[in-house]
Amino acid sequence: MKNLKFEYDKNGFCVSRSLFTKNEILNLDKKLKDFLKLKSKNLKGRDINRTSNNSINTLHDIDKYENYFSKFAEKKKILNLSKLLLNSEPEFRKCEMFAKPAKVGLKSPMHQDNFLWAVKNSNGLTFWVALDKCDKTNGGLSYYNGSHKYGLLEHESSFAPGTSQKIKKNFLNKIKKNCKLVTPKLNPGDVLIHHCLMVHGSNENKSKRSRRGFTIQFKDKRSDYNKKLLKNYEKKLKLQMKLRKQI
Ligand SMILES: O=C(O)CCC(=O)C(=O)O
Repeated sequence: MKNLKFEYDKNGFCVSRSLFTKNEILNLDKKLKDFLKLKSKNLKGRDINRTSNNSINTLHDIDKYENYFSKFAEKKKILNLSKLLLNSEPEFRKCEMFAKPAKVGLKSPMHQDNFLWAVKNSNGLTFWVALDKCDKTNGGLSYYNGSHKYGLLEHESSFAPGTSQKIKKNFLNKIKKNCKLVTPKLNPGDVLIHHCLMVHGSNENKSKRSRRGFTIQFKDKRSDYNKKLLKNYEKKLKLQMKLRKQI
């Protein structure tokens, strides 16, 4: 645990390869498959994004539709690790699924989660649980190492379903100059944990292999949301959804 904290503070992310048992991951995988098959049809608007051939690319707020996911998120070992990394009491936010199917999975442009979350003290994190083998060849998640130390950067609309905001070019160029891009190789069950100021994103999945990630988000319980920033983001998101005729 101490190693994870050291890596997280230094790099803005860490990788845990032993947080979950094989059975926990097999169960999670089954629940996600059942959810995709049976419940995803209940999701509308901002909660679901599809690829050009109508496959599911991302699912958002899925804990609202299925209790299993919020129960999974509140496992003691997850809360304990969140508390250690946040240096504070964690508050659960939501669960998402980044399905990124084989051949047609969409890109997630470089962004910082806190531009979308608007947590006042920028203290929040995401557990990204791999359900497939992930690497550069199937759109694995990439990080600019140490980029969480650059504060909240300016974003603009990306028009990418599922990740509606991206970092403006001149700000991203500064990050590219100073931080190395890394794409951790993951096996099913491995977990990435990233800071909400971490610059991250992923490429399209043109490979024959799917690249599924299940995410759990936490914020610092002591910090509130910046309502003005949140409103600004939601206005931009709505506009993009209207253009795509999602609402
Ligand atoms: O899975 C991806 O490609 C993007 C995930 C992401 O942006 C996140 O979990 O914050």
